[in-house]
Amino acid sequence: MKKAAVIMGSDSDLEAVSGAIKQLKYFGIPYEAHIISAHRTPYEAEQFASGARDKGFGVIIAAAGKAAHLAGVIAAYTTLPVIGLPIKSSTMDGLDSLLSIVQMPSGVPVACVAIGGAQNAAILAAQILGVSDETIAGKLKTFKAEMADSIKAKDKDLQNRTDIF
Ligand code: RP5
Repeated sequence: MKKAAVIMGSDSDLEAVSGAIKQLKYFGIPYEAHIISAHRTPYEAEQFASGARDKGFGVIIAAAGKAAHLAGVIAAYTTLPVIGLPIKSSTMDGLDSLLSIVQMPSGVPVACVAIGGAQNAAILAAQILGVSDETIAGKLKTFKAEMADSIKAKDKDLQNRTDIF
């Protein structure tokens, strides 16, 4: 099974990224997590990205805040799919990170989830790996069915709320 990489720009991103790691674990996807900064350790960013495919990775989640160039720089050095995760780590509430990630120039795409959307980053990573991995695809199917069941249960509870209706 291909591995997922979870790269974050700083140890201060760890808490916001933990939801992605938890979700990857839930799907049983092997992963590595690293702190690599596009600005503070650019050489390591290049080395990681350019070697990622040969090391068995199939997808890379890149989480960063402020001027969040990590996903873009990683994408510049690999043909693996890169998912940007904007972190709310500045006075601009993560909008700066979001725009830094999504506004990539033509030729170097980066997928992007919501600000703080760690769980979705992992689900999207699973969906990418699930294209060629039936085990992951099966777990995604179960996950979505359980999610639908929980919403239906909540709707049922709502219909029984005599305090509202
Ligand atoms: C970004 O700057 C990191 O991804 C982090 O979100 C933000 C702040 O980093 P620290 O100054 O807390 O290390 O590069």
